[in-house]
Amino acid sequence: MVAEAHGGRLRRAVLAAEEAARLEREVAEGLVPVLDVPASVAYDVAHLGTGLYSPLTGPLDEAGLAAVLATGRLPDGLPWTVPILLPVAERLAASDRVAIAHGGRLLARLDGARSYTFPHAELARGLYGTLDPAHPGVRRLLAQPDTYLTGTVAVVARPWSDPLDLDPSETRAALAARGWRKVAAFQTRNAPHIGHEYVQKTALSLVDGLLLNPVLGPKKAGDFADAAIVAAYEALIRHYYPPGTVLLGTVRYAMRYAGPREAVHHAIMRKNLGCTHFIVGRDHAGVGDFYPPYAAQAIFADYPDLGIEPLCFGEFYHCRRCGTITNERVCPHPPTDREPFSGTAVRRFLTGGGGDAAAHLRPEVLAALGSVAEPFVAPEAGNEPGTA
Ligand code: ADX
Repeated sequence: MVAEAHGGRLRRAVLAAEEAARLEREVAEGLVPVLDVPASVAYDVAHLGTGLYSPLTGPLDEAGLAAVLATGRLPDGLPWTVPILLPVAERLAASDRVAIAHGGRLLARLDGARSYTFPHAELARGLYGTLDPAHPGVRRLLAQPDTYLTGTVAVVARPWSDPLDLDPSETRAALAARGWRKVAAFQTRNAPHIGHEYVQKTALSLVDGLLLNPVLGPKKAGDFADAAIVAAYEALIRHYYPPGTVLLGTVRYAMRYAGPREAVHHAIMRKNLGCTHFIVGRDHAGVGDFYPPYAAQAIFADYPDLGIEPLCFGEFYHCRRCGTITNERVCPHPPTDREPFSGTAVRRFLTGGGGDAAAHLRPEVLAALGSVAEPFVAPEAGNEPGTA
């Protein structure tokens, strides 16, 4: 039995082949305007159609956006913390139907389309709790228009093809086929260090199976590149997990780095994938010092009605006194005895800056990262403006 979707029912809206063909024709004949969107927006649009964002039927309207920012809930009271928006360069002249494309490829149809504007400052304060442009989410927001389209989305197809990328229906089917009743999802934007592995395995000892669910897509410069994350996880699972305990599925998603609000959003996405539990460790979805390290755990107290259970963990590290890998909840020794696991140390090592990556990573994971041509997102590489 996989978990019920958020709001009770998986919202899936995929155009049938003939409807998609008709939309193509209408676009070719200039009857329907086309909006070509960047990858981060394309992913959100696709998720509105596949049900990852159930029960949303389209990008939020102004009332929905205002409610989410003010209360962390949709107007009907359902928990929702990260607004799903469709930014556009200018307000739309009344046009009921809009085609959405990405990279010239048709992605979705938006019916009942309507535009509105919403102040950047109000959005940044509500979502990120800051207007500081040093925050990558704020920076991206400021680089995009403050006009948004709303309406009802139906998708033509996902704008990417990747056998590891399972949509909610596929993930639910895969979980059901394994017969797991309790499934913990692990969100990550990184290649796994030993701290990540310990968090995952501590959770796995409480449930039937683990969904390892790295996010791929636009990231900050210096973050692990998609190919590196996938190669690293495949190596970790092959060498360090008992067979039949883990499902690896990727999800295209632009990190917001919104800390606590994004942790709840991540949990809702995984509920829609069919998971019953969601892992939250230290500084989940955080960036720099913008959020207290455990704010992303505390926020779940506001959502007893979330419908997916958070599994919260302290930081895992190696303790010299304990002589083992342990965590803040069970180890009494001071920070001076601790050797934290660090993606930054791995990055330094792999970019020739020295140090000892072996203390942070499994050797097979290190080898997998070494086999990838470009393991990190370069400042100028394929990223969207404002995400670097
Ligand atoms: S995140 O932006 O996706 O949260 P990351 O991939 O680093 O970043 O973390 C994935 C999950 O692992 C998060 O829940 C995070 O809190 C947790 N985590 C990362 N490192 C540790 C650690 N050393 N100890 C405990 N939890 C950790």
